[in-house]
Amino acid sequence: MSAACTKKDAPVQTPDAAGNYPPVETESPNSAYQPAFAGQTRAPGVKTSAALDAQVISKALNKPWGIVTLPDGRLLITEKEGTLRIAKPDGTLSAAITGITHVNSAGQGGLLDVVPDPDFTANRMIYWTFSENVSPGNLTAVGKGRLSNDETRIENPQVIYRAIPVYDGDKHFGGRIVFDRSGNLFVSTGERSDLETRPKAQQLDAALGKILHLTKDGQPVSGNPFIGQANALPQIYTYGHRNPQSLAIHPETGDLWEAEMGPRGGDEVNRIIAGKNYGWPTITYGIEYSGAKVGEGITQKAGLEQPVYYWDPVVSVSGMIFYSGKAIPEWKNNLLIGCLSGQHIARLVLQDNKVVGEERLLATEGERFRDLAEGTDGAVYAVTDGGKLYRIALK
Ligand SMILES: [Ca+2]
Ligand SMILES: [Ca+2]
Repeated sequence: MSAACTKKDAPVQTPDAAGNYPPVETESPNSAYQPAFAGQTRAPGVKTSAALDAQVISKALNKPWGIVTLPDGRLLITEKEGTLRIAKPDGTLSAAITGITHVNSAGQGGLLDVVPDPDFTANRMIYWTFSENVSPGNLTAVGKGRLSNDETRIENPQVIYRAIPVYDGDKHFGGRIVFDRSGNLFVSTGERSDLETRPKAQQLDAALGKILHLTKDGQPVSGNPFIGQANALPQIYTYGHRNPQSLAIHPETGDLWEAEMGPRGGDEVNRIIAGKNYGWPTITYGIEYSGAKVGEGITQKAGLEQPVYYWDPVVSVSGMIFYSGKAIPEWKNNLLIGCLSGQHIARLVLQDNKVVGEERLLATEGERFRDLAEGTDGAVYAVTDGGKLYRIALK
C-alpha cells in the first residue's frame, strides 16, 4: 500500500517565491494567545519534493509505545502491557519477549520506551521506562536488563531509578529515554496530570514534570545543575514540564530537544538547556480542557523558557527523531514527530534553533503515530496505537 502525504481532497496550492506554502494548520486556535516571536506557531508549510513510499509492514503489534533501532538494523519495540518484540526491516516480528515485571499498564501507563546500550553488541543491555506499582500508587521508573542470547526474555531486570513521589493516578508518566553522547541517559517524567500533583513540576524535591540526567546506574550525572542544592534532587536536568513524550539529540549540535503534551492548545517543542525552567504550569500556551485559563492565564514570564514552537490546537506530540538525511536527503536534520490526536507525522524544518517549515506526513492514514525510529538503512519506521509498523522510504 502506498500512502500520499497530503489530503487527497486538499486544494491545489502553489508555493510563494521562497518555496513556502500556507501553514498546515487551518483550524481556529483554542485560545486567543499570541506567540512570543514570529514563527513560534503555524510556521510556513513545506512539502517533500521526492516521492515517498509508506508501507505497513506489520499489523501484529499489541499497543506498541517505543521503537528503537538495534545496531544490526533490526528494531526493538515495546508493547504497553509489558512485553517487547524485535522486528526485522521487512516487518517480521519475534515472539513476545518477557521478563519485565511490575508494570502497571492502566490508563497511560505501561512499559513505555526502550533504548539499547551504546555497547549493546558486546553487552546486550537495554534500558527502559515504565509505570511501576509502588504502594500506595505508582510512578515512572527506569529499568535495565540483558536481552538473553536466544532473545526470548530480559535477564536480571533491575529498577535503577524511581521518579518520586508515588501517586495513585494513571496519567502523564512522560517516559521517553535516550542516551546522550557521553553514555548517560536522559529520561522524561510527567507531572501526573491532576491539580494535586501539577505544582510539583516546579518543585525540585519532586521528580515529576522533569527531564532527568542519569548514569546507567540511575545516579546523577556529574555536572548536573542542582547537585549540592538543598532540597533538590540531583538527577534533575530541567523542570517545569507537563507531559514530555519526546526526546531526541540533534545530530550536529548534540543538543537535547524535547516535545511535550500541553493543555488544550499548548503542545510544545523545546530545546533543553541544563538547569532551565520550561514554565509549566506557571506559563503556558493553551487553556484547560474545561475552557478555563491555566493559573494566571499568562504565556510569558522573566526567567522562564519559551517553547521553540507550539501547536494550537494540539496535535498530541509523541515520540520523535532527528532524521540523518541518509535515504531522504531533503529531510536532513529535520525533526519528525509522531502525533496521536493529530493522526500524522509532523516534519519540522529547523534553522538557527527555530522552526521555519512544517509538513504533515501520512495524514490520510487515520493512525495515531506513537513513536519513530530511523533504521540503519535510512528508512523511517513508525509504530501506531492500532498496532501497525510503517516503513517510510523513497519510492
Ligand atoms: Ca524511540
Ligand atoms: Ca513550557
